[in-house]
Amino acid sequence: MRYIAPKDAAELDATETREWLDSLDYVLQTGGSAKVARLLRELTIHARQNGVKLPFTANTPYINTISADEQALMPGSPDLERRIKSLVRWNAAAMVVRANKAEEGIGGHISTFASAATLYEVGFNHFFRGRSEGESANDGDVIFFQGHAAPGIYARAYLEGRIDESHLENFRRETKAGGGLSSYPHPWLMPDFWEYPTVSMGLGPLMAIYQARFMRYLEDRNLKPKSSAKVWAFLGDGETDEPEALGAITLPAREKLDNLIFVVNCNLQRLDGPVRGNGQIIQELEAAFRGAGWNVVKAIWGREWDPLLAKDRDGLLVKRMGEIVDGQYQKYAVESGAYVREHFWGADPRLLDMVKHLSDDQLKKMTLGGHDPIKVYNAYRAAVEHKGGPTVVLARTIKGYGLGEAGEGKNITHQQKKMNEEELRAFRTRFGIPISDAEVGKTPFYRPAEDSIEIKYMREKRKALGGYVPTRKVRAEVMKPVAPDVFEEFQKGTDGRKASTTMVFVRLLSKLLRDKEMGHLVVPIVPDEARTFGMEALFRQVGIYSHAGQMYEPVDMDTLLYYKEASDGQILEEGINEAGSMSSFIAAGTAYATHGVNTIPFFIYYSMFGFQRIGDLIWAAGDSRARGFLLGGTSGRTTLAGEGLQHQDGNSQLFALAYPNCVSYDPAFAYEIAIIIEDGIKRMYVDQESIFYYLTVMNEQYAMPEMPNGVKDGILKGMYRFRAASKPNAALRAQLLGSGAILPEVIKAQEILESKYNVSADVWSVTSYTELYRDGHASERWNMLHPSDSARVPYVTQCLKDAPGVLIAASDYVKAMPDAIDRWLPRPLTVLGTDGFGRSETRASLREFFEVDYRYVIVATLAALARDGKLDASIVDQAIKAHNINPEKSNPATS
Ligand SMILES: Cc1ncc(C[n+]2csc(CCOP(=O)(O)OP(=O)(O)O)c2C)c(N)n1
Ligand SMILES: [Mg+2]
Repeated sequence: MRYIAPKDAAELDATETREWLDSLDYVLQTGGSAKVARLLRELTIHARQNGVKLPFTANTPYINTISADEQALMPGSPDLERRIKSLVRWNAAAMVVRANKAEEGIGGHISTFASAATLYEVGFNHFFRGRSEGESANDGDVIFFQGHAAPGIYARAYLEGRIDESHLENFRRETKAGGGLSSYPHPWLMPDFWEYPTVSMGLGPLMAIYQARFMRYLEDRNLKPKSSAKVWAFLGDGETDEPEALGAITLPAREKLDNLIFVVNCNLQRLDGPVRGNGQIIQELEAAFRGAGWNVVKAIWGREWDPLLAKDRDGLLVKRMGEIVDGQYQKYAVESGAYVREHFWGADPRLLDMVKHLSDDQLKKMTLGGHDPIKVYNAYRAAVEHKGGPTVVLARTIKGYGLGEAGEGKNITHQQKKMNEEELRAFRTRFGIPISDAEVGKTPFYRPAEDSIEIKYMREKRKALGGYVPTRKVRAEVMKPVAPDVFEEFQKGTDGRKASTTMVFVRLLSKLLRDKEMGHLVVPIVPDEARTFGMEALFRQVGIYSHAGQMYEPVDMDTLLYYKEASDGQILEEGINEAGSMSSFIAAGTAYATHGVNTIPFFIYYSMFGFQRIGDLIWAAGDSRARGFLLGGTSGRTTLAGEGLQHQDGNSQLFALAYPNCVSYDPAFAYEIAIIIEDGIKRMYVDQESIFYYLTVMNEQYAMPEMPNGVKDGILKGMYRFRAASKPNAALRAQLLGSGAILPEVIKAQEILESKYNVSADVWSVTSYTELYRDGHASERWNMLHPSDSARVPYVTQCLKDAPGVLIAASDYVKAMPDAIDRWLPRPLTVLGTDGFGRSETRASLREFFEVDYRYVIVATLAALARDGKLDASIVDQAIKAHNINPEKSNPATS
């Protein structure tokens, strides 16, 4: 081999590189960028095939994705838009400052919106499509606003004349007469304004993904005309640390959701400090999103950087931009131009040379991409026009932009709520707000005259874009009640045949799906659990939704119940993803407002992975006024055999109690389920109540009895007498309350108590402790406030006040459930329940372990009678022995 001296080798390398680059340039000039891209792809494949290991990078350089020469001109008046933005900025800051003038400040955030003002204003003036007017009503965007930016959204609504000064004055004072403004986006509190809640970090982006997919579902199933509407999700860069924020980003790429746009406000800061002090959040997010298949548009630098980048032939500046970590960039934001010159540009004399014509002041004032309307406009335009997948705009900003000494770029800025007079004056001057020095200390709101060009401009822009956003409006028509015959068969019972409540529910669901009037509106949602619940017949009956249809031959094609995917499929099979399924539930459950379609979601899942795991999303569903049914399957701590500690749910009913508009039931029998679902559809879709339902269903099979007469009302109110004592005048009396799959245990206990112990007991089916509890407290509260009126009697008291004997309750949930009604009963309640960690065991052993089987109901009844002096304690002892109960067994609640 010929020896090549190092100097010659370097020269050779350089020549070789030059030749390759020249060839590439030639192809670029003659064939264009697509041809270059194809060639590079081919070269890469070829190199890989020949064993060349290429380093992986999902990143592009730390510069704007859209170069200056690719930019479109911005329509409209940049000058006016800047003035309007300044007014919005001022009023947003003023409302927070005013809310915190009093000694007892009530919080609010200035710095989030201050950093995001341009991101929103460009959207409002040029992109966000309203849904309130004319043809666009069907074609409007759904926007998830970053929660902490709410003051800016209110400030704009004020300028638009949608809310008035008193509203701004009552920001965070929601109980004030005339109405205040909620701290964050809450449709529950401002049902004509906010559409979706976002302030629990991470939920907004997740819900946005599933909203975008649900829009396609509605179109593919012909429930809504095809539209070019977009879903926008605005989020913070710190927020992307939430697993929910990035956890589902592969879905929209896979589903080619080009109706979805994320805008991440990359101010490099979160609450405590930098998001990635030692790294670059923008690059990290770019890699994650590109890796997931998104179109990524970075808007990092403002227009002042363009001429410098144009001069940067050898890539020195781009390299420098890419090597600074975020913590240092934040430092530049708070420092002087001289500091930036020395520390950023001073790294290389050639860099210094590039900016020698700029003063320190000019250096300091060079804007970032997210503060430059042209950059933001072009990024949004690229996002809106992008086909075949979702887009994320990564816009770099400064947190607390414009606040100067009051917090711009500082670590404390997130919490900044106050500004002193000097800071206010500086802010006013910087943004040119026409408020005098004398007035500025009072932080007055400022709105130009109705006929000013600013107000007119805003109004015109919004009119052209289809109306004001955000606006929440119920668009669907009231539904007709479902024909009663759908539910009737369930009232007859199963004639001794055994069935589980899950099987009953699935049968009812499949009947609803067949209903001519409303079947097409039912949206079954499952997180890879349909077979667990015996729902696989539905795969074939209505199909699994897939925009792409079915591009393969399913392995079970030759069976009756094959795995059928179809572009008009009805089931949302979300995979092992309760959070995503819940987001689908929210999209489908709010479509009556957002899309004017009365879709009825039925989300059935492993009950332990519901409230316990995704409780915050369920809370957001309540806030969103979502309607529909949640079904906690395989529920009941002792009813789900085998699975053990992580799976056995004895908690969800208790959690559900705390969700104010969640109506929850623990039904035992087929007819109870039918009555509850029939009434639920009526209340939600006919009477238009903003409630949603939670039903636990179980997998234990037993005969379903016929519905007794006159119990419908009681089923819905929470309890009814299922079976009366056969000897009402017996000396020993008891009232036995049972729920769900434990009710059959209670019925068995009733029989033995009567035959063996001469105790005559009534059996009550308690379908909802939550409903009884709420009614009890509502009555008590009313009585407290109306002492001179005749007292209201809680429903549970009405049921039991004259019922003789001891009171015993047993359920498959924690004892706190029956305890919740104790105060309204004539005598103390003995409670059996399933507090404690579950076990893998058989059903019978579990019920023994948790002390909820018929034997414990018997012993509890006898013990209560003994306590009341109605029988001798020795009889209880005998019963304990007779039923093989070990009185020294450990307490399941703590073992
Ligand atoms: C689930 C959740 N955890 C914590 C918070 C409290 N919190 C509110 S804002 C914030 C920081 C937000 O930072 P970032 O997302 O970067 O938004 P920015 O204000 O910087 O735009 C935190 C921790 C919250 N709202 N939700
Ligand atoms: Mg941030």
